[in-house]
Amino acid sequence: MPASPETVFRALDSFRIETPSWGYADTGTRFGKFHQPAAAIDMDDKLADAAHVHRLTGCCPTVATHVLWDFAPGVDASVVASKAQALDIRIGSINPNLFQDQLYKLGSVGSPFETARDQALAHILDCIRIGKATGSRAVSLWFADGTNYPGQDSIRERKHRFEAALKEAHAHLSPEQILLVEYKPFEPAFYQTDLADWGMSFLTAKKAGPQAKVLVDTGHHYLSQNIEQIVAWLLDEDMLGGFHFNDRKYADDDLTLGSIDPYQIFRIFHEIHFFAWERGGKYPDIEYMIDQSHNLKPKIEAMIQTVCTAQELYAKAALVDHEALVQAQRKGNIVDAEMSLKKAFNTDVSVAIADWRGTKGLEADPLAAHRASGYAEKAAVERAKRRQELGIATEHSYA
Ligand code: PSV
Ligand code: MN
Ligand code: MN
Repeated sequence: MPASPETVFRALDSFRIETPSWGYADTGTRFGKFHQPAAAIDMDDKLADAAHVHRLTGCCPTVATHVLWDFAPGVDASVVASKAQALDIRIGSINPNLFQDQLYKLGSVGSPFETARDQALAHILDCIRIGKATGSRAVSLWFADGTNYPGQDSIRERKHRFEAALKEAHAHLSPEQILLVEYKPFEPAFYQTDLADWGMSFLTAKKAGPQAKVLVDTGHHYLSQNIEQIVAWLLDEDMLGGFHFNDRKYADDDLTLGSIDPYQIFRIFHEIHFFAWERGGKYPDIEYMIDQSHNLKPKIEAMIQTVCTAQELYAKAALVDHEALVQAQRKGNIVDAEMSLKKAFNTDVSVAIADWRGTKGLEADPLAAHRASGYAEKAAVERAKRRQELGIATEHSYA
């Protein structure tokens, strides 16, 4: 099936995806970090890298921030926002850090210790304030909270502590802000995670207030779980706030989107297009965000690869013939219904996407444009020098 350029253009015109500040810096697994000379050292570098990705792709105008890593204590958040603006991007979701402090050993807002709960709530309220100062919409909550052994704490008490904290946080939101509540089945808690699945996030968000919604991180599910069904239910309940996109083979691997199962991401996007089609083309307000930080791939290349994959799968999913799909569904014609999806998935949209980029004054191939720009090489030289001056570890040389 040839790609209908109009449909692809329309889909891409409205598609934005947020890149994460932590995806530009040296991060790693719990086993170690492999340093890259071009990795961002500070927030200025992260903003510069995010702006570079946006310049090449035209669809990443915001950058997600992780508060403890990105906003040094005492730094005026609005200054950071102005720096972003000067680079033609904006500060996107604000992510509190509720897992690194020693006080959070037994949890943050779910901890049995009041001092830990108070500190966690105060930090969330700080994040809401930073969100207001930076003009960002989403405060995105991910909790490492849980227990490691049966009997360690009361599961119901922990639930109540969560409900109280999120209700209090919600009361501090401005009318423009939203609170995203992310779930994850396990890790770092290995017996019970307080917000382990979409149902737990859903109920907690509902109790917090109308501006709280569920965040679906594609890597935070058990293997073979039907994520698009979760998406369809959340859409139907007006409770889908956003995504953290990544791919995985085993668990929370944070691999490049679509590297393992692109059809799954396509099916998720299909649910969204289908939902909007039924509503006369009105799309829900969803924050599309990337949650990946590559330890081995060059960071900016991995980010561009991810963004392009997201655009491709979003465009393909827009090509589903909804009329034909509904007709087939009504007749119980399973093969034709399924083929409506398959046909769209198998359509080559690369030319249409390259043409769309042309209409926006963008290079047809953002990855090639990045490589030709020399940006990473320049950053590597400058940042390696700065790292040396600052006494920060640098890449091991195999030479
Ligand atoms: C930890 O699992 C995690 O990957 C969550 O997905 C968060 O969204 C992310 O870190 C940033 O805090
Ligand atoms: Mn996430
Ligand atoms: Mn994760």
